[in-house]
Amino acid sequence: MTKIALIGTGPCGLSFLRSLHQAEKNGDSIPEVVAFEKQADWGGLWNYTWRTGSDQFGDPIPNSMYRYLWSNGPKECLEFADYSFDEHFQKPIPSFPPREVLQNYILGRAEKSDVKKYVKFNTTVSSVVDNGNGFDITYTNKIDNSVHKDSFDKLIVATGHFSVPYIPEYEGMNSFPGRIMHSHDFRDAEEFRNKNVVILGSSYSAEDVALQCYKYGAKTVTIGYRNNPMGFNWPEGMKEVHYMDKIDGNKAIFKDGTVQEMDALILCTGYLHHFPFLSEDLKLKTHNRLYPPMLYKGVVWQNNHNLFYLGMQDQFHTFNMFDAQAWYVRDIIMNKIKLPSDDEISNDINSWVSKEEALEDAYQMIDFQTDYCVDLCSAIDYPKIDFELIKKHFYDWEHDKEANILTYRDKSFSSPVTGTTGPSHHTTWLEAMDDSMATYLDTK
Ligand code: FAD
Ligand code: NA7
Repeated sequence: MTKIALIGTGPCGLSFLRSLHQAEKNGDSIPEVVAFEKQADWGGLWNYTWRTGSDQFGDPIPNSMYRYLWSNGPKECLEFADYSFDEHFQKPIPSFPPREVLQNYILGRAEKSDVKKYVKFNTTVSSVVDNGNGFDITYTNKIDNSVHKDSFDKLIVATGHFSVPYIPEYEGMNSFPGRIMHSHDFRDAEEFRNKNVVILGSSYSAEDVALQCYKYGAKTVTIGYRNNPMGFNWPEGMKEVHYMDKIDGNKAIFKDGTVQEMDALILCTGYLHHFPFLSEDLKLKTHNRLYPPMLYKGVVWQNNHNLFYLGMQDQFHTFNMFDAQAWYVRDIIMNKIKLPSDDEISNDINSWVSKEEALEDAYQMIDFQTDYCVDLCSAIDYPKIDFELIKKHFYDWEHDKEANILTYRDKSFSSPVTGTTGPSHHTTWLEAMDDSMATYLDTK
């Protein structure tokens, strides 16, 4: 029987386990799978921890989510086609839930799939080599520090790519008297109350960490972009300026001449695709982009068709795209999808990559990733989901953000699975300080 190693049980790994569960439910005999998870539980980044740096075993902390994180896109855009929010919560809930609520949803489906039995928790994969016929894998049980080896026919890498921070160096950092951190280690903005905060970056982390600092009472928030500003209508106390040149004492000096006193510098400078456990020939090398090269249909390693990656793209679409990828990989492994010739694979990858390189704005990027999801879904039996509606929701969401970055999370969207429209939340995002699941779900 085919033996699969799955590394990581964040949303992508859970999608793959779900895909096997669904195949088994449909009467297929499924391959053997062993899932390795270095955390004590599944859920990936959605598991909040106060910890930064390393865990109690000395392993780097993968988690990058912060305490008061709320969904940065409408939940309707990421809804599982086979497990709606209505089914999980037994009532309609608003469109931008806090982290704990989304985590509960992801784990709810996983719990119902009876797949925990496949997972080795507290287990880090430290080495993978191609043995010509499959893969030799070395892994460590973190609890008793025992090292094990095993061989597998297929390998699925679902280790995420928002865990290892990219940390640039700027002149003056060593003598800066305040706090310097990367968004990976950001947990809570309370410590920046009444402080002057400088944030570098112009993507999702910069936007949301800046908003967290504003919401929790920072004195000023100055965002330094490198190439393009986010360009939102920032409220009083927030501004966006061009690129930090250097630090002089406690002052940030920007290329456009701005000089800003700062107490803290938060580097929202992104993450590295980092696979220290893979041998060089198996390693995906890419920056954060919508179509990393070398991956057929975004998932099959071009040079070795027994190796698959899940979720390695930059992401508008998330959970239902991860599902589509997982179903697709499952069907290749179970011989339901036949791979074309090497030439066709190469042409297909090149065609997606060149389309991606021609994209000019966020709307075109949304179209591109939606087309990608539709393409995958055309080959699998993932339940039908209305990607046209999801695309429209993403457009509206972009417009809402452009109109008012402080209120976009107060809007409601309709479900592409059940049609239900999310009710308005009882408290606006800006005023909601208690983001516990109990308070969030306490709707009439
Ligand atoms: P992860 O969630 O990172 O899971 C990877 C798993 O692999 C982890 O459990 C890790 O412990 C395990 N692992 C890694 N290496 C090893 C190893 N060597 N051995 C064993 N196990 C290993 N998406 C949204 O849809 N909405 C949001 O609001 C949103 N907010 C985000 C906010 C932040 C700050 C970040 C960083 C991301 C956010 N995302 C959001 C995107 C997020 O990437 C996805 O939602 C999702 O978590 C990706 O799932 P994944 O399984 O690919 O990776
Ligand atoms: P992203 O989306 O990969 O963005 C990284 C940002 O970091 C991007 O704006 C880069 O600027 C910026 N960057 C990189 N290096 C520098 C330097 N040296 N100086 C200034 N700015 C720099 O990562 P995020 O953390 O924002 O988002 C990751 C996920 O978290 C995302 O999926 C969300 O759901 C939450 P550039 O645009 O290239 O000029």
